[in-house]
Amino acid sequence: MSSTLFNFKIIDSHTGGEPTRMVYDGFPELVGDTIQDKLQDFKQNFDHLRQSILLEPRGNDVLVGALLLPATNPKATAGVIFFNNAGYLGMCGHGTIGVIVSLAYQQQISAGVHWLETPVGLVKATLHDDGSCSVQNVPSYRYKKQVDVQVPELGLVRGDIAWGGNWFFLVSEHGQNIQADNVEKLTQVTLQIKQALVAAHITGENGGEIDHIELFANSDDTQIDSKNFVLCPGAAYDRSPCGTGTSAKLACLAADNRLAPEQLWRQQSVVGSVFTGSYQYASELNSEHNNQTGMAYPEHTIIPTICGHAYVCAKTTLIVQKDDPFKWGIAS
Ligand code: PYC
Repeated sequence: MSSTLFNFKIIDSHTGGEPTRMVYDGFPELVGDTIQDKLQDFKQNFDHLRQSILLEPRGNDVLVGALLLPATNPKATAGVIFFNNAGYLGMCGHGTIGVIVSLAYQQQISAGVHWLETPVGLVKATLHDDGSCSVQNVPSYRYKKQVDVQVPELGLVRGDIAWGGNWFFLVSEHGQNIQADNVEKLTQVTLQIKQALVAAHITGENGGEIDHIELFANSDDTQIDSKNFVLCPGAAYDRSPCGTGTSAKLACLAADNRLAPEQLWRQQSVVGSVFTGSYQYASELNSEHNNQTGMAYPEHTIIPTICGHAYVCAKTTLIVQKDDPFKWGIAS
């Protein structure tokens, strides 16, 4: 019988349909004084474990992984590194809600405020008595307004570039139907936009790769402000309205004076799940948030808060056996 190399203890949850796999035991200790150092160690020495945990046959392309770590910042309950089928995410809004609900399921935390440390900064999560969770995200801002990109298959596409913990290209005029029965076409179109951005060397600030493409439309539901489709790195689409994507959207709305501080924004996903969002200006909240990225944020920088529900789906152990030819996943 083949010997066992790893036993990863995991909790799977979904937030508005988008899955999170929280790994809370069995991962080798990552070295480093900061969470950014630990992320480097993960990338350089344990990327095969990312693939083992998330790719088939143990996972799938839609899963987002959340490796739970001891916090290096005394303010935080835990550190978390988010990863997916293609690599690593700066922050993940649906994933943060999934982690908080999973920690509560394990009775590690109860309702109240919990800070989590991520590679792009501290986030403040509040687990409410009704089971919903609000995430006060990292500072978010629009970097460039209405940038033109020539997409060979589509023609001229225009979008805002904004940071919400990841880099986004946000497009409102696209002529596509944002409907669950149209996700194949939406995936194709957003992949074409992403490839065109790369070809045109259009990036976020400091050359940051724009790895999320977000299309918007009106919802049929009059209670909803906007519906979106979000392409994630790795070509899967977000089943949730995307916490970092909604943060980027709020930053653009704030910059255009289309949404006032504290005003509620209801963002619906392509599968119909909803996050409620609002913001405060970062200048009013600076002391609470640690800017660990060293970035100088522009004037209209906001601190977004996103609220949603997550549900636990499974608690299990992933086993990696030495002789398994697919122990490091099936690379696509
Ligand atoms: O909720 O921020 C998010 C997210 C990013 C990628 C998938 N979900």
